[in-house]
Amino acid sequence: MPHERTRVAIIGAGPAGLLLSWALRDAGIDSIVVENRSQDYVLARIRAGVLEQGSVEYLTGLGLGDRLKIEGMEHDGIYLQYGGERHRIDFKELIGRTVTVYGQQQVVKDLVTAHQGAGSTIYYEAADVAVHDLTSTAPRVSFQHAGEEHTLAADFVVGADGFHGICRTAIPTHKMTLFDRSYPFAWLGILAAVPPSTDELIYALHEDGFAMHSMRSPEVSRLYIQVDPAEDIAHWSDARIWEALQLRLGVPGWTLTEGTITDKSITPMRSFVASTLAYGNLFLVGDAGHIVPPTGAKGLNSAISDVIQLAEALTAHYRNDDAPLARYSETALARQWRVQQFSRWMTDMLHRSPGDLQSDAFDYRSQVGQLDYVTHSPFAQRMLAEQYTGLRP
Ligand code: RFL
Ligand code: PHB
Repeated sequence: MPHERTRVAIIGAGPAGLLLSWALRDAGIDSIVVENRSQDYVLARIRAGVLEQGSVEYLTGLGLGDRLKIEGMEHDGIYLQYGGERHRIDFKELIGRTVTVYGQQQVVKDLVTAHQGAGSTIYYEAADVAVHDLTSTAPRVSFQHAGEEHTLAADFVVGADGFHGICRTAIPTHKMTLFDRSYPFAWLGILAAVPPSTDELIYALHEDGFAMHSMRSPEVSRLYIQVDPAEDIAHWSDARIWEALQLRLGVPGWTLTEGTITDKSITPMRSFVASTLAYGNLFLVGDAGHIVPPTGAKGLNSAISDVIQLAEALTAHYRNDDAPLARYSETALARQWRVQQFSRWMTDMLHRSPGDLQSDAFDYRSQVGQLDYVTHSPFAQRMLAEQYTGLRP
């Protein structure tokens, strides 16, 4: 029965867990990562696509920017579309900041490669992962790996195990309140082997519902349409998806080029925040502690922001300053609630809510009024630009 010791035991090898381990390594603090899926599975997951400027700077500062610099697509703005017209919001001109389109899958690949090169200890395919003695000074993690029972002793345990992980649920319910909001719609997302038909991301409100055109590379497009959360993907043939995209994204004089669909999935929408990200010597980062609907492109960036703060706080702890660690939950949540507000605002502005016909018609016209304001007021544009490109921690 292998017994190991490390300073920080990290549960989950998603972007949050892998990045925290890498940042701690940079600060001379050893950690071990325990993941229940295989490395191939972790590398194959397609999710977010937009990095805030601060996220790019942080990754680059940790030596993770080589491929990002070459393959990441820096975008100066986005398009907002409604009433059959497309309007550009120029972040660079408005506030001098940009975002970079670089798939989460690529961020994870860069992290896996870096850890491999450094010989980091990452247990993939760990089963029965459990955390123990979290309020003591000697917390532990137990798991099965390759047929053996493992115990990992640590100073701290970090839950980077996503929304469905085990760390948040290890916090007693009377110590934590969960804040939740669900939405009456979901996103059907596709990857298509076709060059993007747009230079920047398009977010569109259409009478039939939201649609979006994003990308992954000069050869690969990523597109989304709003669908009912109960929708069965089997009912969406490739032809039906393209038809909906053509209708919702179409504007005069512009062509959406279709291509082979290589992946399609439906993602439900949820806003969720745990009232605390700390319990004894357990700390939560990323989706383990909070979820946003993807409309503001904030899920991955929030995970990175948590990691920045927790890595700094743990580094301070090992230099005999415990104040940042004591403040971690409060500081990360203060930022998170601003991100929640922005994500909800973008989502509500751009999606159609199924309701009774009269209020629905009112809501739609009011959404158009809001988009009209946002796309014409320099103040509203700056507000969007500042939040989309990233609030500082
Ligand atoms: P992750 O990426 O979910 O990683 C958590 C890791 O923990 C592992 N795990 C466990 N390991 C050990 N023991 C256990 N008991 C475990 N339980 C789970 C998991 O296998 C996984 O490897 O969380 P992290 O690192 O916090 O990163 C957060 C981001 O992944 C997330 O915020 C975004 O991807 C959210 N998100 C999107 N965000 C966007 O901004 N734009 C998008 O288009 C977008 N699409 C998505 C998404 C999230 C999705 N999920 C979670 C359902 C699409 C999907 C499908
Ligand atoms: C994506 O490219 O997957 C993407 C981009 C922006 C969003 C959400 C998803 O707001």
